[in-house]
Amino acid sequence: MFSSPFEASILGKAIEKGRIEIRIVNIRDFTSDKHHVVDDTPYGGGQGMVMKVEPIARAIERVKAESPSAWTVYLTPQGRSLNQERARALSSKAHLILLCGRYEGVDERVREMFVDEEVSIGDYVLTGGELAAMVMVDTLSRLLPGVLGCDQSAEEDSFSDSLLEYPQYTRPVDFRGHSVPDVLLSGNHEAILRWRRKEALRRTAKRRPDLLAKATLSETDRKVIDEILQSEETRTRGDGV
Ligand code: 4FV
Repeated sequence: MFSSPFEASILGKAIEKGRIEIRIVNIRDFTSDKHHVVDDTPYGGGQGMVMKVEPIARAIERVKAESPSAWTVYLTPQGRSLNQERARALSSKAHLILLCGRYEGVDERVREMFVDEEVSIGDYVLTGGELAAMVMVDTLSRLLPGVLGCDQSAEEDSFSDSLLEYPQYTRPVDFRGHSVPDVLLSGNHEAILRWRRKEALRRTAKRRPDLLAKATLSETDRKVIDEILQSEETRTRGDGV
């Protein structure tokens, strides 16, 4: 599962350039029986299978023998929600062990004895933690210097100041009668910055008011938000809704 996502485009180049190193550890290689069994039925009965503690313990201990400070993250819906802030923090770790579960998940003793942090990529259930691990590798790697074409763009991301990003446009100026906002063609950088901040505030106020509560807002921002909410209100009242 990991081959293609890590060969393609930005991540592939980051690996080529040695900015990141990805090692896949097969838990089956740490089983001791001839059938390389990694799962078993749950004590207490119930559906599905549970991943056994021993193979996972040996696999993690093998990696930590070489790198004792490696930070072990278990991808699970029960984990802390991954967001840009947590991605930024984790991107500063020199060595991450990403444990990908399958079946109903891992034996609880894996968490108690080996896991430093549990992370969820969203409130839905995957067939395995692998895709979640890939999401983490992607969002952490693009924050590392030298991975994105221009490091600056990671700073201007959505969520960089916990606001959603402003609308983006590129050529052509007009597409089937839909044209690019004039301010973006004006060359007036102050005006462009003001427009972009206003549109980021508008989009965030409308789609993710929860983020506004976390954002660092200036006096001007608050005035802009009031204007936006008033105009929204007038508009909705106008529509008689
Ligand atoms: C998941 C998530 C996730 C749960 C059972 C793997 C699956 C299976 N991981 N964020 N959402 N994991 O659904 O991280 O073992």
